[in-house]
Amino acid sequence: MTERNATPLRSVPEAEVSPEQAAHDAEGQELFDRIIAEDSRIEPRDWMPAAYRKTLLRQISQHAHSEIIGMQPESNWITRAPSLKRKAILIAKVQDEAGHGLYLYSAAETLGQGRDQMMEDLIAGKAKYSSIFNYPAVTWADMGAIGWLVDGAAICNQVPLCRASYGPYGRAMVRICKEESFHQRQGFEILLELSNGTPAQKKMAQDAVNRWYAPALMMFGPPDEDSPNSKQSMAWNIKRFSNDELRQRFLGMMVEQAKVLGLTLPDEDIRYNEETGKWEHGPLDWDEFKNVLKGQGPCNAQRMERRREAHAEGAWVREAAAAYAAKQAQKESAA
Ligand code: FAQ
Repeated sequence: MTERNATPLRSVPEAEVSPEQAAHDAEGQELFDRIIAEDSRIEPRDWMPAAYRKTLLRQISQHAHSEIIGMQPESNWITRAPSLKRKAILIAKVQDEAGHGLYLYSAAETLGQGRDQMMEDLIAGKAKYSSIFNYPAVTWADMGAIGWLVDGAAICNQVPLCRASYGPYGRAMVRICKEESFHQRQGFEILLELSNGTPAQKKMAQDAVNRWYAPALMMFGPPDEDSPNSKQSMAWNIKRFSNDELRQRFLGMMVEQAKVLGLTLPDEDIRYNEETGKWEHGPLDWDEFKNVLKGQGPCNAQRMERRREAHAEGAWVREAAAAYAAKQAQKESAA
């Protein structure tokens, strides 16, 4: 373990740098490099390169926004869940996603970005969130497919992030992954029940899997050769595996689970390549992915509109919380 200085070293914005600051930064960089090389953790008060801070903020805030926007496709089904039990489970799941968003905004705040600013960026349409949440959930079986495929992909991507080099992110991910595992199981169980139900129910389950399969594979991000951030993020031990490595690992898991479900993955080209020891899938429509990122997916406009409405409707809660905090602070300072 690398020993830290008692006084935290802080990176400063790139401006005019004095010789003292340059020496300080060189010392900070050396310590940072050592911590990364020994696969230890960077904490909020440690010196870190500006680009490392920026990358983390980009990824963590996008991730937080995804959790918050990701509540929408499923929350639309809470009032239409087929039983009280299913409704209770779905409410719990959607609440978990809100909690994930909050842990992640808190982790991002430790990097110096205010939550209000992050939310403003989302509402202004300046911030990204996961492509997957721009697809519609059209039947109850979509609750199964989202849990099984979307949460399944999220787990595959996020378990390695529990070891991310930035402490607050890695620790938030541990808790998130535990909950995502429950989410995936509940989705699997919905599909299993539908698959073993009437022919119409089985058809509905298969149809949902057919629609969510390719978007779920694309959640992992562009192919490695088109992923500008992966190399540096892996060198900094933020990402541990490339987008394609995780995608193929996910595919292998799904192939086995689909057999238990009695459903088919809509891809005739899936195969296990004995030579590389990797799973391969058929072609994915990366133009569709790019269009979704540009805001032209089937539900982008609807998701943003709903988020803006919810933000406006919640204004009184934020005002009340701020007024209460001010009152408490006044009481404390008077005491
Ligand atoms: N959607 O160079 P890379 C969940 C962007 S949470 C939108 O490969 P990177 C739980 C990327 O940001 C799901 N944009 O980027 C749940 C970059 O643009 P930028 C969210 C995407 O960062 C379940 C550009 O493309 N999970 O599902 C996507 O190294 C059910 C180039 O890409 C996370 O955020 C995409 N799919 O790798 C909730 C996990 N892919 O920023 C509710 C953490 C790529 O330069 C219900 N994030 N882009 O403008 C990550 O692991 C990474 O950020 C990746 C992208 C893998 C998403």
